[in-house]
Amino acid sequence: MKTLLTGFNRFGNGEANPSQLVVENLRVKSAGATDWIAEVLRTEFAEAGRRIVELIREHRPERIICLGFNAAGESIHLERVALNLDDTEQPDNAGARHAGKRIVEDGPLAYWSTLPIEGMREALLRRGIPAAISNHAGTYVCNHVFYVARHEVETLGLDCACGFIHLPSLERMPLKMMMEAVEVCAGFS
Ligand code: PCA
Repeated sequence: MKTLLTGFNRFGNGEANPSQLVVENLRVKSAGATDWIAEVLRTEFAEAGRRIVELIREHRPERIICLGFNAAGESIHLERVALNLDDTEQPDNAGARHAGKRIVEDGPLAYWSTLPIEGMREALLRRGIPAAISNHAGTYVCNHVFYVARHEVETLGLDCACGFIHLPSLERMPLKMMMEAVEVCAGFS
């Protein structure tokens, strides 16, 4: 299954972003595989939104798994909903700060994840990997990319499962376990 996997680079206090490390490591592991597209996005509203659209149009994936880092998370968070809202005190890496702003002016208020998140959670827990469903992905750059990706899939009418997974900090979960988690999710359909 042609899968697009994305992560984000460092942001905020500059702590390593586990989603970047997971994507870079999986890119090395899947080198040569033509059905995997793995890319680290910049943590910038405009650039990340532009790039995810470009990737979807170019590759027309059958599955999109976007990854991000949630420092406050205690487990793998399988996100349920993307909101049509950017709202943050924290500037992105380009210095942009969005307050109460719709992502797509005439877009729906929210999109549901179309990844099989319940099944993914069960599969993760069976492996002993802490995981939970989260009801929304925040209102910063991760939610932005999740929403833009879902909107693009709808707009193009692609038959493509698309969703978002937040990873906890490396202090809470070793990178190896996070990689296993992403592989379990990617292998689950
Ligand atoms: N986490 C941020 C943006 C980039 C990332 O990895 C978020 O949760 O919005």
